[in-house]
Amino acid sequence: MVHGAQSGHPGGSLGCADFLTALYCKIMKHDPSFHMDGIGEDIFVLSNGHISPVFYATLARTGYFPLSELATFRKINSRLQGHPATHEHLPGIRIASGSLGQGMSVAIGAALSKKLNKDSRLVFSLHGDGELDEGQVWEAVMFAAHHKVDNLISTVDWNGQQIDGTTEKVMNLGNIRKKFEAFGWTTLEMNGNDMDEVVATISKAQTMTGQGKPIAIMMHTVMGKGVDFMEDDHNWHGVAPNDEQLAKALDQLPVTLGDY
Ligand SMILES: Cc1ncc(C[n+]2csc(CCOP(=O)(O)OP(=O)(O)O)c2C)c(N)n1
Ligand SMILES: [Mg+2]
Repeated sequence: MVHGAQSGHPGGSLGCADFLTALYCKIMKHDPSFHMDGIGEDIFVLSNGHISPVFYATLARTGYFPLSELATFRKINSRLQGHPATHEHLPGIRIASGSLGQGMSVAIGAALSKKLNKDSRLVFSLHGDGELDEGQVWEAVMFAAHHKVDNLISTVDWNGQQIDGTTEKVMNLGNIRKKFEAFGWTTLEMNGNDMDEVVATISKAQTMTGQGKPIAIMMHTVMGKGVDFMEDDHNWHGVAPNDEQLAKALDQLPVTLGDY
C-alpha cells in the first residue's frame, strides 16, 4: 500500500501488525457491519494514526470494507487517507488521528461513556512511544487513574524509534513502565512481535479490568519488523520503498497476500 502511494509509514505498521491482528482476530468482540456508537462492542482507538496502513489492512481483512479498497490508500478522494478521518465515513474509524497525543483522551471518554451506559465491554488504545512526548498524554494518564477508568487497556508501541531518531536521543522517555505505574496504572509488558505472547498478555489484561485501575501494556516491538533493511531504523518511520526495495521486502514476507 505504501509503495503504491509512494508515501506513508511502513516502519510502525510492520512493528504493530501482530498486535492489531491479535486484537481484531482473537481478542475484541466487534462487529464489522460497524455502528459508530460501539454499544455492546469492544472499541479500539488508534492514537498513533500514522500507522494507518496496518489499521486499514486489519479492518479490510476482518470484513469492514472490501479488500480492493486498500489499493486506494492515500489517493485523491479515497476513504483511506494517510491519517484516518471520520469525515471519510470509512467503516471501523471512530476518531480522526495523526495529530499525536489525543487518542488517550478519546479512549478515556469512550470508556467513561461505557460505564454510564452500563456497557461492560472494553476500550483498547494504541500509542507510539514517541507520541508520549505530547503533554496531553500525561494529563490523560493522570485523569484515568484518578477517575478509576478500569475498563481501558492502553498499549504503548515501545519500539525506541520515532520520526527523527531514537526516542532516547530525541526526548529520553526513561522507563515508561515505571512512569505509568507512578501515575497509578496497572502495567504489563510483552514482546509485541510474538503472537502467542501478545494474545496471552492482552488476555491477562482483560482479566485485570474492573479493579479500579486503568491498564497499560508496554509492548516491545521492532520498527519495520520482518524486513531486514527496515528493522530498528527510524529512517523507515515514514518513507515509501522503491520498486527494488519492495521486491526485496516481499521476498522476506512470503505470507504477504498482495491480493487487493
Ligand atoms: C501533534 C503532532 N506533533 C508532531 C507530529 C509529527 N510526527 C508524526 S509521527 C512522529 C513521531 C512519532 O513517534 P512514534 O509515536 O514513536 O511512532 P513510530 O515512529 O514509532 O511509528 C511525529 C513527531 C504529529 N503527527 N503530531
Ligand atoms: Mg516509536
